[in-house]
Amino acid sequence: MSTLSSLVDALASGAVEVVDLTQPLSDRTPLLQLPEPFANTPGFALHELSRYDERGPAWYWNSFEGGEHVGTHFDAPVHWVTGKDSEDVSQVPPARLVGPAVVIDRSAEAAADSDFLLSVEDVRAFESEHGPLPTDGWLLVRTGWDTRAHDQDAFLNANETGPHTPGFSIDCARWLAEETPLIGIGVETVGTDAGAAHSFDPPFPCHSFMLGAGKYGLTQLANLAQLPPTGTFLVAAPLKIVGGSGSPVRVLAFVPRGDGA
Ligand code: 23J
Ligand code: MN
Repeated sequence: MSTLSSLVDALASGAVEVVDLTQPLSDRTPLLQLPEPFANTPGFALHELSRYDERGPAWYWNSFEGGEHVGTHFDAPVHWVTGKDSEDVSQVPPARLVGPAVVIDRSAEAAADSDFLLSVEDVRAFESEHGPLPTDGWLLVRTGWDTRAHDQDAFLNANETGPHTPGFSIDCARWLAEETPLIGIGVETVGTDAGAAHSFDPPFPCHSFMLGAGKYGLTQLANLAQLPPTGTFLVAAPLKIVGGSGSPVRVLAFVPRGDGA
């Protein structure tokens, strides 16, 4: 049997399940908040064109507006100055929108410390237990932050010293970008960088190193708790916005369940 017909059978039997890693996108979706003097992104909004009424008796449709970096979204290399001559979101090759994914769970650590930073040692320890990071694949970090995604204040977790959300250490961001075969990282928080990363050197090291290396970011992921540490196949499908720096993205995970997959 061909590989793809095996997959079709596995999906039909439940041996492979599809898990939606995407948060709902609405006018209530939490937004990144940058300090003065920086510009901030508008949120997502729908505007009704007609709803089976005099404006369109048999059809319902909307226009929508919103920032590229709202909700579960994809960061393209050109988003950061370090990647300014690299791909925009429409130029990412389709083969790089699908690939294997591994999941590191640091939800206990992030619950104990909102400023938890994933280290190179954490990833090395994961590799010792589960094998090397996947070539042309994704590292997803589970922090439990998805449970806050319905509430902007809880999600950003800001006080007088700024936002406090988990992320990656500077060294880890550099190492993942420059020394590993990954094509991207995915997180549950509002951006790939930690809340405190505005004060790191360089500022926002995940953005700086990963996008500078031609790699990608996925943010505001949901349902990572449903994924095993290894064995997931991931599909990330951003809109093909010409010249876009990123896009809201539908992220789907193909996950083996039970035996036979
Ligand atoms: C612009 C400036 C800083 C950051 C970001 C955007 C993001 O997190 C993003 O969504 O790419 S930290
Ligand atoms: Mn972004």
